[in-house]
Amino acid sequence: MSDSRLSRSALAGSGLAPTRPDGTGIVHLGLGNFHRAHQAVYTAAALAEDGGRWGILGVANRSRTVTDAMLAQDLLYGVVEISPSGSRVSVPGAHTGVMVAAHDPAAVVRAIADPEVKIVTITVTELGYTFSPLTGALDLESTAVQHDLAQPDAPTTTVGQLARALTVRARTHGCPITVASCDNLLGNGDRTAALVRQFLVRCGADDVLDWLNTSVTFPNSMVDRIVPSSSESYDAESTARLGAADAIAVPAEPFTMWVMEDSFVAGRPRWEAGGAVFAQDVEPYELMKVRLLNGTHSLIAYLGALDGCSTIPDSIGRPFVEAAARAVLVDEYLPTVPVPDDVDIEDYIAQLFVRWSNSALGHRTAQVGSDGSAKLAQRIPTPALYHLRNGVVPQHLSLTLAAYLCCVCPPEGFDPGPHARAMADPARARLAGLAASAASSEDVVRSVLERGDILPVELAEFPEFITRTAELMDTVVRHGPMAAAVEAASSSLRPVVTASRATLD
Ligand code: CS2
Repeated sequence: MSDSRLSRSALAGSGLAPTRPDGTGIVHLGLGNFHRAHQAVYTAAALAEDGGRWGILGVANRSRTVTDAMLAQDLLYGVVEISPSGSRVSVPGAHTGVMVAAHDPAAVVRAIADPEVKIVTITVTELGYTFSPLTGALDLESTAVQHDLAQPDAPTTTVGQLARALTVRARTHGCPITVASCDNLLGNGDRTAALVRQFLVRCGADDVLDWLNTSVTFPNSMVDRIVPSSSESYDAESTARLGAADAIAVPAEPFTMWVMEDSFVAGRPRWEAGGAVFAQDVEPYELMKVRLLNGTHSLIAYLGALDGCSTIPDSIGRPFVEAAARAVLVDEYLPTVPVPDDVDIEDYIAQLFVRWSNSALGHRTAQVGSDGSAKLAQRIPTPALYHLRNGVVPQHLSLTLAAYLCCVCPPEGFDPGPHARAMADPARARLAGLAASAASSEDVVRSVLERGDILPVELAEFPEFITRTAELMDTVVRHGPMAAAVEAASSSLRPVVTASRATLD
C-alpha cells in the first residue's frame, strides 16, 4: 500500500491527472458505483476535450462512506477496467463536490435550484422512483412519498427533491434545466417527467407546470456498463497503479454505451468525446438493452444462484445456463425488440455472452438478482404477453419467474442456497407471507400475478403461464435448476393448449 492518499498533487506528472472542471454545471443524484464508472467517465472525457463548467456535484442518498472517502481523496477515485486479458486504471476527476441527501435535504434542493446548474442526472435504481407497480403512477401508499407531500421543503425521495427544486427555480430565476434519468427504466425520461408532474399537482404547486413545459426537458436514455460492487482487491489494484492510496476504486467492464435524446434545454457537455451517442428515438436501444441484456441477466443470476454460483461468469459457464440464456434471449426477447438500424444484432448478442463471461470481473449473482420485484416488471411482461397472445407459452420467461420465486420466496423446506439468500428484495417479506399461506406453487404464482404489484395483472389472465411457472418451480425444488432448464427447453415455444380452450375448440 502506498503511504500517500490519492490526490491531484499525487497524480501530477503521471499522465493520469484529470482536467479540473471550472465550475459545477451538473447535480447527480445517486453517487453509486454505476454513476462513478459511467456518466462521470463520459463527463471527464468531455472536460478533457472541451473544458468548461461541467463539474458534477455528487449526491449520495444516505451513506457517507463514499462521500467521506471522496473528500479525503480530492474527490478522486480510480476506475479499474477489467477483462480477462488485463486491466487498466483511469481517474475521471469530474466531481466538484459531494453531499449526503439524508443529512441535509434542503441543501440538495438548493443545489438543484442553483441557476448555474444546467443538468440533473439520476441513478437511483428502479426502486428509487417511488411509483406504484400497480398503477405506474406516484406511489401514494409509500410513507416516504407521503412524508414528502406533507413536507415538500425537506424531501427525502428523488421525485420530491426534483419537484421541490424545480418549484424553487420556477418561482425565482426561472432558468431552464434538464433532468436526465440514467436508470434501467423503459422511457426513463418520460416516466420521471410524469412522476414529477403528479407530485407537483398533489402538493399544490400547479403553477409550476407551465414553466415545466417550456423550461425543463427530460430526455430518455439507454445506459450500459456492467459495474460490480467495490472490493478491497480493486482498491489495491488502483492503489498500485496510481502510486497513491485509493479506498474507493470502482471496478467496471471495458464495454460502455450511452444513447440519449439530444434535448438538453440548458446545454450539455460534449459527451460524444467519451463515445456517447445522440439519437432521435432512443426507445429501440432501451428495449434492446433492457430485454436482451437485463432480462437475460436476471435468468442467468437466478439459475446460477440456485446452482451454487456466486458470480455471473460462473453461472454462464454452466452449459445449461448458457443454453437457457440463449433461448430466452433469441427465442423470447429478440422477437419483441425493434433492432436499431446501426446495431449489428449478431455482434451485439455475441458480445453479450463475452461480457457475461468476463471472469475477471466477479459480478455477483446476488447483485443482479437483488430487487427482482422492481426489475422484472421492466423486463418480462411485454415480451411474455406478446408470446401468450400469439398462443405460445414463453418457457424461459416462465423459468425466469419460477427461478426468481424459488430464490426469494422458497417453498417450505427448500433451501435456495447462500447466493439466493443474499439477494435483497423489498418484496421478500410480502412474498414469504404469501408463500406461507399458499397450498401449492400454483397458488403462489397465481396470487403473485393476481395482486399485480410485481408483474402486471394481465399475466394472470393466462392460466397456462401460471401452471407452467408453477411446474418449473416444482422441478427446481425437486430436481434442481438444471432439470427445470431442460424441461423448459424441451417444451420451448409450445403452443398454448389449456383444458378450457381445448374444450371450447
Ligand atoms: C443488471 C444491471 O443488476 C442488474 O439487474 O442487469 O445492473 C446491468 O449490469 C447493467 O444494466 C449493465 O448496463
